[in-house]
Amino acid sequence: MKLNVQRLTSSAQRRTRTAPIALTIAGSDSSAGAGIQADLKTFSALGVYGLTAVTCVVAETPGKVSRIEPLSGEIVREQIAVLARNFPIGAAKTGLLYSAEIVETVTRAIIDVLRKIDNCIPLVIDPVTVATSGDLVLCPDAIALCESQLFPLATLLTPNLDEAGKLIGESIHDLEAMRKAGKKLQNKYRVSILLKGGHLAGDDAVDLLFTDDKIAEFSAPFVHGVATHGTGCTYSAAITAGLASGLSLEDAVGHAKKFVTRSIAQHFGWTSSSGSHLDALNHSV
Ligand code: PXL
Repeated sequence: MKLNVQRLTSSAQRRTRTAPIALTIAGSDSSAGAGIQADLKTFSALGVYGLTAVTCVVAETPGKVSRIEPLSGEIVREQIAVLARNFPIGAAKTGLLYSAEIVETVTRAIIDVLRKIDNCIPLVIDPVTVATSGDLVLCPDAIALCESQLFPLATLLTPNLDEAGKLIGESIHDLEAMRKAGKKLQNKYRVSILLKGGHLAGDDAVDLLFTDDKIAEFSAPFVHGVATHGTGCTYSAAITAGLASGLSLEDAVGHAKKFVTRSIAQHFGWTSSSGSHLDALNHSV
């Protein structure tokens, strides 16, 4: 069949499509289950146009980080600056920031550029410190800087139980401890907190959202037996997509929880050349 290219082109030109825009400031995961790759797939699946500012490049497979190289502060800042000056960004998120230099640069770019243009841009901060494989991916001297400068800028901070436990200096083993920990984090940084309880072994993955005086609970059946590399990135990206689309924080979290649960339940699986098993989230759900 012969396509009339000229007619297609001119009708496409007449109808300008638009979409909400979200920016991710995060690392590149070569295995594409986490990091900016997960964020972009999530944004696309949820009808949001994704922009990226890459902070570092991670050579890894789902089970193992092999090498991380940071980008310079200048190029990280420039990516954010050119995007913020040109696109109507509806919401932004941060993921892996790797070094103290990058945390400092990103904090300054959010204050001096992103929030100068629109001081209401929602910002979701995923406090990534350790990869699912257990490898440390945030330099220790960057953590203090995140706590004092970056976290207070968040609309929402999304720690898992390990990250939250490190931030308050105690381990979190049950729902009652989650309630106390979330309140502590909320008071510490004066921002809303989504405390993800997925790592509490049980039949349901329960998350708690702390906003002002309210605690909302989000629950979904826990999907057993799947390597969950990238769920934190995917969840926070889906929340960011919801906020960019104009949803309230609570609705954005509710939609995102369903999206990430589907991505895990409908995961991909392969056998690697060495015979081991590889899982990956399915973002096209
Ligand atoms: O899942 C945490 C994470 C975030 N960002 C990047 C990663 C990882 C884990 O491997 O590689 C780029």
